[in-house]
Amino acid sequence: MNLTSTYLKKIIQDKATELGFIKTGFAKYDILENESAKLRAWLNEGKQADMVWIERGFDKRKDVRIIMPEAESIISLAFNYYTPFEHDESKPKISRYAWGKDYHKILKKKLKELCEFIEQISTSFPSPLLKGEGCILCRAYVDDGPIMDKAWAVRAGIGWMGKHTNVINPEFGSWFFLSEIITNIEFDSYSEPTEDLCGSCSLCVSACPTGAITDEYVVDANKCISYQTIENRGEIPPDIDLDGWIFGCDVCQDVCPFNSPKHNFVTGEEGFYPSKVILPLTKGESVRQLADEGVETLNNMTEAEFAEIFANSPIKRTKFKGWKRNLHLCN
Ligand code: B12
Ligand code: SF4
Ligand code: SF4
Repeated sequence: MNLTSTYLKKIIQDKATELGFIKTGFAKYDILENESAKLRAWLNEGKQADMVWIERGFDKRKDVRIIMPEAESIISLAFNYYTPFEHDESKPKISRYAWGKDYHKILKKKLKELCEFIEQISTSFPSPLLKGEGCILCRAYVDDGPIMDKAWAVRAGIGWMGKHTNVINPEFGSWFFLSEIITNIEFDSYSEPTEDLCGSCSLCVSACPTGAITDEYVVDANKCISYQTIENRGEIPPDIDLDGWIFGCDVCQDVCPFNSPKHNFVTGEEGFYPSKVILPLTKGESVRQLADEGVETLNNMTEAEFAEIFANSPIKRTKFKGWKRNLHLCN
């Protein structure tokens, strides 16, 4: 066994843990043949709705060497965003990933630090781990490039893809973001995939309010409330009932046994806690008195207030027009 590689993986993992990532896995570079064939079928069936950018980046999604020709390994990382609050069903609902600050910003900073750490130690781990001469190269992504985050997470043993198509870890459930570092380091061994533990369960499929999980492991974005409230720039089809959701949807993950209280543990990242304007939409005695005021604020925001209040939030993605449309449909 190459101890140098094993030790390098360990110190990368330790640094990632220090930065707050709950799970780190290592996948060997490969062309994503199986996953991209399924992606192709999904696109051919029009399940991407208006997200034309998925089709545009198809070749890169299939082969990360188009992005980084030196790629030898993909380090996949999971970051918990669970906070100890629940949706108040009597209020408009926002998916928990968007309660706090924008995860792209928070995680990109951490990934930059991790990349710098890995690059710095390149002098201690010379050429045997690298193809050809040169230094360690790292490129980080967190849902901001044409990379199949879930496919790499599955290959790197972060978890399995559940029937709702989110990646689930047997210990941590699925309330985590995925990110990855593409690198030219060639490790001597890689993580083992995690067993699919969905078994005969199909709670997510039957709980989805719009029937968007059209088959086990397949989500049709056209029917998904998350797509409709976040990505759709036009009218929401009249047959889609948003079921009180004004940004994203958590139903398929809320019902999953792997997200039961026993699995849910609280994130150490304060930035993911509900912001002041969102807190009143969650349950809890301490926020009760703020509740009506909070809903008023949401309903009556001007465009300038929307831009200011959600400047650092994922919610700005729906734009003011989408925000008003969603609120209107849920009131
Ligand atoms: C496009 C997109 C969406 C779309 C499409 C959803 C989807 N299922 O792909 C919409 C807007 C609907 C969406 C919604 C959400 N998203 Co989103 N989304 C993405 C994005 C940008 C690309 C995903 C993609 O490539 N989809 C295309 C389809 C083809 O991919 P797929 O479902 O993964 O396809 C696989 C399976 O269908 C499977 N498959 C197909 N057929 C079959 C048949 C069998 C038998 C089997 C076993 C498998 C199988 O193989 C395919 C290839 O691996 C990623 C970020 C990224 N860059 O990867 C985030 C990402 C997937 N989203 C994320 C999140 C958090 C969400 C939401 C939970 C947000 C919310 N609360 O509203 C919801 C969840 C909805 C859901 N049930 O999936 C996280 C998921 C984290 C995790 N733990 O897995 C990601 C990874 C972002 C991130 N970096 O953290 N999202
Ligand atoms: S996010 Fe909501 S609408 Fe989309 S698949 Fe899950 S439960 Fe269905
Ligand atoms: S609810 Fe059941 S079927 Fe759906 S992802 Fe969770 S374990 Fe799998």
